Amino acid sequence: MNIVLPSLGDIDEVEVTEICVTVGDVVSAEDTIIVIESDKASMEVPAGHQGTVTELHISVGDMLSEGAAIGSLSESEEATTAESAAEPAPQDARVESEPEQSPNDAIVAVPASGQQTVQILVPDLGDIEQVEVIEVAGQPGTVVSPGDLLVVLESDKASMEIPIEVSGTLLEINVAVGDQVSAGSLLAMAQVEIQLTSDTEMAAQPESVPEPALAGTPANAAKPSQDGSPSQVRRSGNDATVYAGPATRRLAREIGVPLEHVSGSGNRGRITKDDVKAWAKAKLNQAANTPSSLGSALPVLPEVDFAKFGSVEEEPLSRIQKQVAANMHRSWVNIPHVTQHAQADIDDLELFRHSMKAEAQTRGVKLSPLPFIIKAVCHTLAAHPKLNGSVSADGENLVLKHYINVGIAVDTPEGLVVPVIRGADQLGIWALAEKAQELAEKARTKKLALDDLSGGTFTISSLGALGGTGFTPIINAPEVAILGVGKSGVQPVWRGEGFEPRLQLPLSLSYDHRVINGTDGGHFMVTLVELLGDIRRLSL
Ligand code: CAO
Repeated sequence: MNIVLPSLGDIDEVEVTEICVTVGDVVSAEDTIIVIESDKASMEVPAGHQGTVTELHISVGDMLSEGAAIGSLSESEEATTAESAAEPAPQDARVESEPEQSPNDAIVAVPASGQQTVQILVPDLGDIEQVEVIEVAGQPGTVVSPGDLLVVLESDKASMEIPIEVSGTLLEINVAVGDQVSAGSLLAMAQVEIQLTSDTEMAAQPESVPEPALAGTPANAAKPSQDGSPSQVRRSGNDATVYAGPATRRLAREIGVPLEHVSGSGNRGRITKDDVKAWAKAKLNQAANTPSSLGSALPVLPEVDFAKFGSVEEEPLSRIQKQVAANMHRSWVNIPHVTQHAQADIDDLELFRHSMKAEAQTRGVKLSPLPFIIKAVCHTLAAHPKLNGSVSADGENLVLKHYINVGIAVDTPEGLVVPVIRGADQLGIWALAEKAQELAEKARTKKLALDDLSGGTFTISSLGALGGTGFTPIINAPEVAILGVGKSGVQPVWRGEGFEPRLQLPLSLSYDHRVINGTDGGHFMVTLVELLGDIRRLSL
């Protein structure tokens, strides 16, 4: 099946400025095959049908006229008839802004002559009902003159630059990127000096929507405009103006490339898809090659083919594991962590705990050191409320909370979860033991409700049952501190007259150094160590 150049309206000849496929490419009907350009407009020519490109007869720079053979397509089963392929509908051509000036662009609704406030409206869009605002160039207070870019609109077929046609000052911008607008929608308000010289210039009166003022829509692309010249859209002389087709703009948006930073290698500086990809690649390489000590850019981890070194298998990460990974990474890169270590003498605590074992059994509660630690932490937080706080979203304040909700890190087969004991400071040690046990059980049997997982103000991560003398726990943002608990062990402790074997509990406090300084952390640890060393203080 031949791919031919569709109807060009009044345009006799166009230049091929970009070839977007190569022989062998599998394309769908809407994929762009080539980009063509006249002295008035540029258009993307879609394949029109699904299939494989078998031949291309054109090169960049070739001059083509309507019906010229572009190439051939071997049709896939779903492809439509050869007849329609030979003559794609004119509205398939994607037209975008071009560098010439047009007498009428955005519609301006003018109230009267003199110093006036005018509305700048979306002009007639031909067959298109709705378009998306993809760029907003002006802002309130900007002094504008005719030709300055106001917004760029995009449908699935075309992108259009809407310039301003009056001199004045923008008062309001009434749209934002992402808004859907249609013909007649209010784009902006401007204060202008209007000198009306004849009745014909009164065409745009308040409330009226005048003649189609913007060409370059697909419908207009195939039609001559009123003065008989082909469709045209003005580009502003603004440096920020981007010269790129809709497909290139879409690609740039999808991968987050700011087009205004990309230099175009196409005809007359047009930005091509390859320019966008090259820019993104260069940025990635730059990030990868930037020594981490010299910049804020995160170096990218190299991809390693582990199978080269031996046999491997892949185990999918659970939903929880992926969520934990994202949370940990976010906290680690956003919060400057400091970890402070201390040891608490829990010899007396352990004597007391063991003495309560029978009663615990009767109550059906497991009395590990954890509920004592939670209780002591609550007392410590009450004495040092900064560590129970959060940094406000705008970074301007430390939010101090009048409640203490302690999160407990629980290891489950699916990954780490942190259920929260709400109002932990209001509970006694038995109740804390029961609550911790209940939440850990719910976590392991996937029965936690959303409520059980939210509202934490401070987290405890205990690895005491496993071992280890200290670690650097990662803060559970938006909290500002987390306590890591290691395994207690007997150590010789100097007790005034000699060394005594005493049970020492390793504690590691990580805190957000943006709002918690070393002395805050130090005071917190001193209080906590004192309380755990003499649990009678917990009753004071
Ligand atoms: N030192 C010495 N022994 C300890 C201890 C400590 N700090 N903490 C607990 N133990 C003992 C307990 O006393 C118990 O022994 P006995 O049965 O002889 O009394 C044993 O270790 C097991 O305790 P446990 O784990 O059943 O209970 P717990 O209250 O200490 O902990 C929970 C509950 C939910 C925190 C725990 O099961 C858990 O999931 N821990 C993992 C947390 C985690 O993954 N943290 C890492 C987060 S960062 O990656």
